[in-house]
Amino acid sequence: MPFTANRQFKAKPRLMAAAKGMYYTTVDGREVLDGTAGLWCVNAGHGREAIAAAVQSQVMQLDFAPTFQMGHPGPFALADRLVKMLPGDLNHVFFTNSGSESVDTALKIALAYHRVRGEGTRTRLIGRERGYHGVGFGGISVGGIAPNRKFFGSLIPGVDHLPHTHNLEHNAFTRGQPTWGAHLADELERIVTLHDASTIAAVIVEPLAGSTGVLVPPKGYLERLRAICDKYGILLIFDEVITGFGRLGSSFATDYFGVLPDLVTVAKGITNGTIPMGAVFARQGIHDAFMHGADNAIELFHGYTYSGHPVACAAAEATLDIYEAEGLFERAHSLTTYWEDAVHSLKGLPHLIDIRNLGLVAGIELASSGQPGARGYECLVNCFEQGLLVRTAGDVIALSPPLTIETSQIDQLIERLASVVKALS
Ligand code: PXG
Repeated sequence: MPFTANRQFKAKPRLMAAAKGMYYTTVDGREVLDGTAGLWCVNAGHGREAIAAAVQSQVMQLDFAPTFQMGHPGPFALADRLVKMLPGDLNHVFFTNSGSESVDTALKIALAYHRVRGEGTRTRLIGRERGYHGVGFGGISVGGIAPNRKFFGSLIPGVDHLPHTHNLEHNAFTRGQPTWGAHLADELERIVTLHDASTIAAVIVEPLAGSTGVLVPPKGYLERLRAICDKYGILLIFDEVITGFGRLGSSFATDYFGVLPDLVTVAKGITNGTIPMGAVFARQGIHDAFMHGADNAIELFHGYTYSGHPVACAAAEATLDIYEAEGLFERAHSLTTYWEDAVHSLKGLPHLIDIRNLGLVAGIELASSGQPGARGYECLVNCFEQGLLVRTAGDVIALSPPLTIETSQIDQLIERLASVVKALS
């Protein structure tokens, strides 16, 4: 079981048997409201027939085509469509099969980009405390969650970390982006002074940190990171595995915040979670830097057997059709105020020390019982028993429902959560 207490789980499993729309059905036939879009991925809701039909017909049409020195039209068509959704010149795509692969791909592209330009001394990667970038060696090295790192040796060398932006003293119970904390981006200047810009390849951050317990970026913070990266020729990577595909009420966080990174990683919502797929978007100049040398030379020594898999491409096309036809990103945007009011209505319940939100995301922080994560886990289990799926990161409850949620279902979610929180030990 991934990221699960295996013995505890197997002693009392929580198993889903089916899902439709906003609800899971458990193996014992109970309905569970999906407060997390699966794991931040089922943005269009469950059981979408058009995606199933596209997958089925693709398997019969072309199940697989080799990816090295061969191809099929699927990823080219999908890439053309995806880049129209992105701002600026983020107009090239490399397909992967997960968020972790997207992160490792983006980090490798960043390193190789500097090298092909003759700046091969730029090998350092900068992440952030509490960052989550999946579980590859690159991702855990730039990631900032101690238990994800400490068991796995020395990781990749030459990594440094920005401080995280979480601060309850200044920002508790802020609606939307906090006003305090933009100055934390200036820590990048300190890191540049320490290591020298000529050694630094890239900075990677989640524009809104999800897995670590929903950390909303302070106003002006991402803008400052961008400015400092520009000043020193450092690439900026936005990890949009969670924020991509409408989560904040815009296509991507890069639009939402109006900050243009050099590389963007996505996964999850790209196929509505139906088939594994991820992607990295790169700006024109990054792509072009590789397009030198002999015509028969491979430009980037990187790729996966399943990069741009035909079935994943079909699932993604059908997913994008739904996002467009149903205007789901706009829908998420129009629900934001209702959502914000609903989650902040929980203020005053026992144990709650913070509520934070942006787009269709909320983080609700419980005071630790003294044993970190114990209260969060109790909440997760009790919610599940009361028919509500939530995620917890330590003692933070993270909510990110499908963008198809109705206001009556937001009410239902809040009622169920409130009754569980009131009864916590
Ligand atoms: N980057 C970010 C920002 C993520 O949130 C990954 C990379 C890795 O994606 P893959 O597809 O390799 O898992 C993620 C994944 C949670 C939770 O409960 C979040 C993720 C995965 C599982 C659980 O918050 N995010």
